[in-house]
Amino acid sequence: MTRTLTAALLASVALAAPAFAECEVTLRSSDTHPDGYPTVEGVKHMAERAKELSDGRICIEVFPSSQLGEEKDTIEQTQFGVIDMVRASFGSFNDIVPEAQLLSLPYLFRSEDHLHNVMDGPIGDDLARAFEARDLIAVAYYDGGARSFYNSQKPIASIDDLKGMKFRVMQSDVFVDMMSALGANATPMPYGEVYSSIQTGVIDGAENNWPSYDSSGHFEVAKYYTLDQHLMVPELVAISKTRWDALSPEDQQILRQAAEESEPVQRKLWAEQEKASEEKVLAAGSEVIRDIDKTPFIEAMAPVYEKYVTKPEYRDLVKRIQETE
Ligand code: BDP
Repeated sequence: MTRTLTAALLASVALAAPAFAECEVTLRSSDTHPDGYPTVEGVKHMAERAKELSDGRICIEVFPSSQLGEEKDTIEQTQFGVIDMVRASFGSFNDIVPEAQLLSLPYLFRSEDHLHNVMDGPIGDDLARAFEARDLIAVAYYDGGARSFYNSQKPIASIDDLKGMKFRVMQSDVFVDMMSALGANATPMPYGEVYSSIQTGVIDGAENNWPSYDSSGHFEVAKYYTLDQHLMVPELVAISKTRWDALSPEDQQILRQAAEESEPVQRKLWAEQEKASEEKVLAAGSEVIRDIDKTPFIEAMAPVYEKYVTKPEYRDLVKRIQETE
């Protein structure tokens, strides 16, 4: 009786063993956003496909909500192979991949279609080479929509309204210079510190897309959202090169295919989330300023372009982006 019970117990333990037991390759992937956010769900889709295509051998474990650290730290750890994968905004790579920094130029992309055409074509391949030179294998480009200003103080309808105000920006000089060009003050800080900094009045506001404004809860402390759409920064999924080089060509191919298949899935989820987040924050009482004359904002960015589009190869890249349909 005891033996039968033990055998039955062992069998059920074997059945209930976690799927990861079969994993030969396990990649830990970091994201600052919570479960359900389109970037997190994109990488989860990649994980599912990698598992299917490898008959269960390749597993990707997604760690959402900055569990593995703030974005810049997780990027560094991915470069050194401490973390295997990271999903982060291009803007967070600016200090280590100068070519990527050009994609953080305000008003560079005219529309989501324009951005897709750039990222899905030869420029996207060139950028992937630039990342690889810094020990990061770029496997997918995701959508991050358009970023706009929000604040706790007042509705902003023009550059004049921004003057003297203090906004959090991502930790990179190009964003600090963007704010100076608008006559406002920039406070670079990690994403995770923004909510309390607005709440305590350390800063007046920040800037981001609809889904981040919503999921971070920033709308609760900064109700004025001005749709000036100054930045469209793509999102990147990258694998550590150290880790990548240790994989078989077959497994690399599987990961590439899984990542590529996750792109349209993420983009669809993105479009849906943008709408859902807009509805949610409006219902919660956000005041959205939509009728903005963007021309003065665009014109004010000339010094930023002058400062960053310096070398001939940078001028060439920016020109190719602008000339893409
Ligand atoms: C979000 C990006 C995320 C950035 C964040 C930020 O998806 O990768 O960390 O903005 O502003 O839109 O830091």
